Amino acid sequence: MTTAEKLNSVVAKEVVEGLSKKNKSLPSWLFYDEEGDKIFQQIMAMPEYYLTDCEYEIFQEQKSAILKSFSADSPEFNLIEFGAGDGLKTEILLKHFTSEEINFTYRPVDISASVLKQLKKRMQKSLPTLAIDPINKEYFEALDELNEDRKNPVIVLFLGANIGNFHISDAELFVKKIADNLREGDKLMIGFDLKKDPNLILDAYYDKAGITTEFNMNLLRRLNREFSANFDTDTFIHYPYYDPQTGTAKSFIVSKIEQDIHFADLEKSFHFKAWEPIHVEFSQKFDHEMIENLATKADLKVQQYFYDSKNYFADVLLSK
Ligand code: AVJ
Repeated sequence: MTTAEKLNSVVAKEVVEGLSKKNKSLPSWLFYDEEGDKIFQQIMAMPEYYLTDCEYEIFQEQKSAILKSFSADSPEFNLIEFGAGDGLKTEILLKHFTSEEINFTYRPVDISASVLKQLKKRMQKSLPTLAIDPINKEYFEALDELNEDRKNPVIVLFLGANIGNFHISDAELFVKKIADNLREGDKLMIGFDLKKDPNLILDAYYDKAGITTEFNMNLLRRLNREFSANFDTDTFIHYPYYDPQTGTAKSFIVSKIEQDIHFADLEKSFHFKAWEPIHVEFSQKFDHEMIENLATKADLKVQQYFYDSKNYFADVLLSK
């Protein structure tokens, strides 16, 4: 790629924009390159990261009730999943639906073709009879699929607290956009991490083994790899915090020293003052009022809450 081509690439655009601002920021989807995907799988397996276990338990314990709700209006439906990741949790539901001989197609959405390819390969191995038809598109473009001529209702899945990565106003926009594309009988299930003991929440983003720190530092290393930048991760620290008043967990990468970071491929440099932060992630925690508010703003009805046994997490079914 020439310099101009790289500058034009989406990542380059986001990076230049984010690092040029007075309050530096980078979008959290930048975490997830091949290396980041691997570290995120380690995060999901750590004892502090309760979110994965909670949603796993919800699906394991309540798969029959979930299926009952999904098929309340129509015995046949299609599933569209945004942000499927490795699909391990969703697989519990898919397995159950398959064994109950439900006629459905599973359509995971991702902008990464390689992620989808891997997911499809894995699913075909573990669930050979599953009809899987990936959608290799960006989230908003994928919503067009909902407008197609179709006879069966669609159930949109947005699980794993992924919604928490949006700023609340963007979450409202996203849910509204989905809702506007739903028809009567369609449903939307969203995974929300709930407000709880702030110490537990902070621990989930600040693990003792330093895996989350590695996850954050990989973002800098990714920029070194992709743009020949010269971030020295020893000169940065990872700083997460949780504000129990707003329910927002934020993650920062902070420069310990004054320095210029040069992106050779982009022919650009960015100045960091000592202790200047880059905001890299939101992980919003919700309460019932916030969930109801999100639904109301999108003109959706809250149909059912599915909780884990500790009430840490909720998968919420919404309908038109
Ligand atoms: C994938 C967005 C649900 O915010 O909890 C985990 C990502 N970041 N640890 C979250 C994440 C640091 C995660 N989500």
